[in-house]
Amino acid sequence: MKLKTILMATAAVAIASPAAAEGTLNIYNWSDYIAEDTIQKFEEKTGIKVTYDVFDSNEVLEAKLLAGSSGYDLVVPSASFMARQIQAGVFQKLDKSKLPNIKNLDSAIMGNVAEFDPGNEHGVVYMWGTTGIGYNEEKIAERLGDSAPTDSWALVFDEGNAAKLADCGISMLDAPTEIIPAAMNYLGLDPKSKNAEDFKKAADLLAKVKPHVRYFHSSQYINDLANGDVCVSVGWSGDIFQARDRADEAENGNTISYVIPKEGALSWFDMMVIPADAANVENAHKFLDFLMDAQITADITNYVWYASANIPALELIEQEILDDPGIFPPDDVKEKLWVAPVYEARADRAINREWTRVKTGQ
Ligand code: N2P
Repeated sequence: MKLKTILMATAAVAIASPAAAEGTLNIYNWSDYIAEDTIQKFEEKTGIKVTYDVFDSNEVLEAKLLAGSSGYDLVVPSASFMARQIQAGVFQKLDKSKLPNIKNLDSAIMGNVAEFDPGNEHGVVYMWGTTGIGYNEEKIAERLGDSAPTDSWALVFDEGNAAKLADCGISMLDAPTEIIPAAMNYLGLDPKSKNAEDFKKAADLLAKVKPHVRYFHSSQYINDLANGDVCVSVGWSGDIFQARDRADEAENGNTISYVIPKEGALSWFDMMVIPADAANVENAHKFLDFLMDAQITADITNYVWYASANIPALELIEQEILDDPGIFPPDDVKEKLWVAPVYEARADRAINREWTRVKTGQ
């Protein structure tokens, strides 16, 4: 190095704050999806300063990625969305030599997601879960009696039931590729179909239920379910368990349960990936490897109630979580789960068009 370069480098270090000595890392993850102390532990261990932003929708994340220059070094799309984003060239390949902990990941699950990322070249599984129904036991029983179909999509997709639950509040995710296929499944159609006619049939059903739905939103329901402001939410497994936790802690008399409906449900895998234009690639790998540490990922599962794909972590996850069929479903339930297909541009437009029709009531 020439003397002038050395002097300039020294000057740059001198003006940087001590915390920034190891640089920065910009993460964009789902809300309510990490333990309270994960980021702090990583910063203390590495000296890297993390900026952590959150979203609650694959569509929002995708819009940022496709616009380019997101400024993020790590993002977390669901596998089916990741697949078409890989096609669009928005991610870079991982340098697995920098990820020794990748050996901890369940090879069966990584094999499943290889369908979306051949060779697992771009992403590693962060957490996985299902899209089912969370409900307030007392409020449902008051309105539908003891024989309420709490094990079925009929609880929310049957117009009569929905009408009776409207006053205590129904919410659904604002996620077209999760709600429309769930309605298709309830109608006896293949939930993985990409046929516009099938989307339309599901949307027609949802349009009938819509007047009884208080809102479509993908994160507000955690607190609302916990506080009794809604009584049934079509939502994500771990979020509903977090609602149950919050209600228990508040001792507010709301008993929240999560069910994977007997007709079946979507299971999804959320993937950690590095945008092609990330500025802090080295630090992104450090964070990925940190997350694949058994204790770190077990701490996250113990906090957010989503299933980890990390084999040694299973020893460190609370027994109550391991035993819960809503989080680690037994084989007979697993058989009824489907994984989202990749919606190419045409199918994506069709499903979004139907979703807009549902939401605007047309
Ligand atoms: C956490 C959301 C879970 C991720 N709030 C859904 N893919």
